[in-house]
Amino acid sequence: MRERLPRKEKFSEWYNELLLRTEIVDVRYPSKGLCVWYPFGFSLRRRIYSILRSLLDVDHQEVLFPLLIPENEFMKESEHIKGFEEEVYWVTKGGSTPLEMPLALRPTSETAIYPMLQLWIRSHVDLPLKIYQIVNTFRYETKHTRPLIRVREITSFKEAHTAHATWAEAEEQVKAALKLYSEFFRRLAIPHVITKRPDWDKFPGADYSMAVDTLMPDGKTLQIGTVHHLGTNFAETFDVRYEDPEGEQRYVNQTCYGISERCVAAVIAVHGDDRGLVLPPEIAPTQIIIIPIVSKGKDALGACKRILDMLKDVYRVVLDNSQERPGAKYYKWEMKGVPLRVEIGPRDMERGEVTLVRRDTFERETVAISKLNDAIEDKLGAIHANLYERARQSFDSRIVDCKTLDEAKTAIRKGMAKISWCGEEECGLCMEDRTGGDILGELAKTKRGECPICGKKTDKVVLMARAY
Ligand code: PR8
Repeated sequence: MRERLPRKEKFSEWYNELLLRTEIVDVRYPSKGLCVWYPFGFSLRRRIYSILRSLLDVDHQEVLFPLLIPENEFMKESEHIKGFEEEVYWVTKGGSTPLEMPLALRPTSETAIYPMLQLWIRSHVDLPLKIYQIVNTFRYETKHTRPLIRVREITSFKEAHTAHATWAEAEEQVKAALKLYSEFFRRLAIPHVITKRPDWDKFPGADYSMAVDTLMPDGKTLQIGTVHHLGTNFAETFDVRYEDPEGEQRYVNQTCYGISERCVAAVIAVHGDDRGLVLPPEIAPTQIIIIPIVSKGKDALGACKRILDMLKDVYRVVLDNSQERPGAKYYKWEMKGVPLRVEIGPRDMERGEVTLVRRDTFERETVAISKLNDAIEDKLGAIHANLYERARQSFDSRIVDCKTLDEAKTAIRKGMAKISWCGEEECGLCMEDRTGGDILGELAKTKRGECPICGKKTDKVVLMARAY
């Protein structure tokens, strides 16, 4: 198993093989679309989600709602049901007794949470209300399932729900949520783009949906987060009202926004290379690996242990003193994406030095032990910056300005096409049909152009791509 994995040429194989070899998730669980997190994968997941939690905890409160939703609540919002009908798992029996009221396994929790908001929200002083939970949700996906990307049990569904006095305040929250997501993905060094989804692709029950997308190595886009303005649609259905300062009863305006384990998939796919994972230092389960080098029968194990002691209070650091040869150890820890390797041999010790090797660039540098702490801090910072810059360059180079559908068709083989659109659904669907791609959504930045279908002058610019 020492051969390299070709990430770009055979992305799917690379991805599946890496998840298994590096022990992120095990897909051998005997039910389609359900995966098991290995300890290593779980540790990576935990660090990624602790960033998300810390960003949310600034002004959201964490809650925990039941997994099961009574059928009558689930069926109340007609648009919502239409959108999720074919994806819901139902619990219909308790033992052998049919349930009086079947229970849905939440595909998302609007219909679990909003009946309770009706009880929790009384007056304008209760607003804005901002809550979130990180839970498992279930969607009976019929499209090809893929670990972390399209699963039937979404194990790491972060869903936030907010309620506001006015539509405009909810819109401000949409912007704040997108800003929060951008910060989150910056911390993961994941370049991304934000668009407004076309109407036919919005969240069932929303006024409009915003989405965050990134690009995978095979040129397909991955939707890694969404933010939905729900207006008063759900509030009217679930009768969620507040008393305004004048004593009037009004419906709340709501938003909801979600992120799933796709953010872990994005980290793996965007930064990885033919040798395996490449992890940003902030989220790497092991940040530094120390490898003793044996020379002329002598090793530097004692020195390695001293360096380990010196670093272990500040960094997640491991000393690999197993019997394997250094080459085998390099291979193993490179595959696991450890950002920095410290090599120490007897000769280095005599000189009071160690060698540092970066996972992202493989650059080697000899550093005096007296300066090791500063050198490590600098290098870990530089690794994050380089990963982000490298990913951003690759991302930007794959977004192409297009005038014609032929140009768009070519562009979406490798990435995204930027093209004008009049805004009519009929033209949009025709553009999708003729390019074989999807309209991801509209960019905030406009540009004068012509719709490639009807020729009408327009300021709207959309991104088209093949999407996961
Ligand atoms: C909502 N309600 O539900 P959303 N496997 C992995 N990730 C997935 C899957 C799947 N099968 N389906 C969706 N996602 C709203 C917002 C509460 C929170 C990911 O929104 O249906 C996608 O990245 O858009 C998606 O953007 C996100 O979950 C939220 O799901």
